[in-house]
Amino acid sequence: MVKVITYGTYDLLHYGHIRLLERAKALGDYLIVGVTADDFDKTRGKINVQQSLMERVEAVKATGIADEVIIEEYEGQKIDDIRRYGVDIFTVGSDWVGKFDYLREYCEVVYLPRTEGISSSELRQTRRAVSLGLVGEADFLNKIEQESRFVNGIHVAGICTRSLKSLSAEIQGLDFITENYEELLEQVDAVYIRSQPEEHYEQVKLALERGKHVLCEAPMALSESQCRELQKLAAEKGLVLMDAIKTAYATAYSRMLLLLKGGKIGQVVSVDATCTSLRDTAAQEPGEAERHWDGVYEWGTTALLPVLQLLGPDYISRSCAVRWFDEEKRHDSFLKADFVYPHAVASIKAGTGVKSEGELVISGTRGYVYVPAPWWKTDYFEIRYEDPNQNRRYFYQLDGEGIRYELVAFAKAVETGRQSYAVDPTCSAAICRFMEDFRAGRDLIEI
Ligand code: C2G
Repeated sequence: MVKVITYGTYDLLHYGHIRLLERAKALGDYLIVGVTADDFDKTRGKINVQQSLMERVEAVKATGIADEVIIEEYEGQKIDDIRRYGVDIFTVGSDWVGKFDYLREYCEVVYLPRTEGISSSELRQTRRAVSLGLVGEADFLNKIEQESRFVNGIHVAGICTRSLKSLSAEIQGLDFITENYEELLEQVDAVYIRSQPEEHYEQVKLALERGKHVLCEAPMALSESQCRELQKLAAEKGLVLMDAIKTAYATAYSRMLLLLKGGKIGQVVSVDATCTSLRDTAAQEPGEAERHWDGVYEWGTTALLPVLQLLGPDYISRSCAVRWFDEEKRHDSFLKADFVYPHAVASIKAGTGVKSEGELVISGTRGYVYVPAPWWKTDYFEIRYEDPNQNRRYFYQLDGEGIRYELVAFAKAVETGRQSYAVDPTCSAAICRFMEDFRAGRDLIEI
């Protein structure tokens, strides 16, 4: 029996794929089709895949051409598969000519002519892209614009800003540039907001009232009730309202959460998260400090993420020590907050005026998770036990600091009308509550 194997992403399965599969099958007696897993695909820069792995596997199965469907999960797997399944022929479309010659050591390699005039990329492009307006002043908008280029389904159409000069040439070249937020809202389907946190609530609210989807850097509001109000408004209007916290979209970070929910370290008893970055205040232009976010917003939000996602919003007590940056006590340079839950504790350290090791440690009754600095750009973590032989290390490629995946999740949520729950509404509201308590000086100790 001649065994043939072929691989592909098979997104939005089309005539070109089917013809390839038919010819692959005709090369032998038994056809194995390897469907590329989402994460493996991300490492090849194919972030535009529209369908989930299961949908793609089902589509390939439904053709009835494959005798066996397998999943391609890691680089180098092809050699393993060829040996494991005793494959005689490896085949793939002619767009890959030469790329798989190295497999000739293990089996015959056949490149089949690609079907002209049809491709998944074209099919994806025919779906209307979400036109996104950027809102705010921060240099961070440059990154959003850059990362949006990797995401099919999002098109940055314009910007509303008060300081265009500090932004990239690409942003300055956008079709629509305005200082008037209402004007921007008329031009787009959705907005990405990173203005001053004090402005977020009003801006999110207006966008929702105008029927626009919103991706907003957390905190989206500075009180829990305002956050709830925005969530309610979005739900009533059937709009997507998502927190932009890029760490939440990093594959390694979300896998870590899943492992912990599955009890990998037993019961979680303590979460300790530190996020700091020293800001060169001397180099700032007068008035520029206003444009930077305070540490509590910039880093507090990210540090809170694992605490709230693992232990929930219902802590019994919270105390917070703060070191102010200015005499007026308007800006913080460092804070440490401690939380007590019925069966656990947590602490966060955040700041832009104090430097520390940016690590995340999650302690449990059976072991602990260690995420080395900078943990908020999670691509690697370890699960450690009393017996070091049991230790496990996990690595998942992180491209674009997570922003890319965040934009993909947003585009998908808009397209399907289903909210993404990387940061769920409860967590979002708890972040806003923390900001509210901090600003009100509740249980706040100055150091
Ligand atoms: N194909 C084709 N004609 C087209 C489009 C695709 O013959 N018009 C072939 C491709 O050459 C490939 C298969 O259909 O053999 C699956 O295509 P994709 O889903 O685009 O997969 P690709 O990303 O090319 O994956 O490591 C090899 C990859 O897994 C191949």
